[in-house]
Amino acid sequence: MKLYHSPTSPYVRKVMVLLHETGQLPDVEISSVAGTPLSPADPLLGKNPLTKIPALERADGPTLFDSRVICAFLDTRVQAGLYPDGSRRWEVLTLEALADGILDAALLMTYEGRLRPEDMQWDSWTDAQWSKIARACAALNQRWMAHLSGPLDMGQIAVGCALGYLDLRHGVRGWRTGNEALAEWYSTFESRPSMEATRPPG
Ligand SMILES: N[C@@H](CCC(=O)N[C@@H](CS)C(=O)NCC(=O)O)C(=O)O
Repeated sequence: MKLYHSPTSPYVRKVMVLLHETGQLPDVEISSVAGTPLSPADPLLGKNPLTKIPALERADGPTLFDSRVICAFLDTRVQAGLYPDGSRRWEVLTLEALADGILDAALLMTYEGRLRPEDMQWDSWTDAQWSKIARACAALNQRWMAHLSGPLDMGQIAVGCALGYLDLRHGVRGWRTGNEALAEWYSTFESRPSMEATRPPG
């Protein structure tokens, strides 16, 4: 299998953490790509029409995207149980969706600041994206701490990668303020070997 990869992509990081945690790293060749909506990465054309990473090329089937599909596939491949059965499964999927929603809003903010010409940038729109992130962090802090403290699952990995991306690109916004329980959980979670091995370059 070949994983289209960038070390700063938090969606790719979800897949990489899963590969580390489930011992599948040797099964995957890493292929580095760099692209933005304005300059799509050539190697992705023909693999993922959306030209987004992660994408996972397989010998025995079509290329998989997006991160949630790839993570579910790799989890099933080795029966890792990061998407458990029963009622907890729906919690895990909802938690992963919440974390990915944080990432979607944070990436839009990043693109707005980096790709859009300065005189066309719209602060109210950027602040509205941050409001989504702030609400999501508050929800994690108020309602999800028991789940986050339970056995490792894909929801936790996604939240860890989302908070890591906030530190990487939007640290000045201070997501930890008012979210002390979440901050404490993250300080332990980010020291997992899988998280340390995938820490994005500063
Ligand atoms: N929902 C997708 C989002 C993937 C995504 O937006 N990846 C970014 C890199 S962090 C990308 O490839 N951007 C290029 C583009 O939007 O054209 C997933 O979970 O994989």
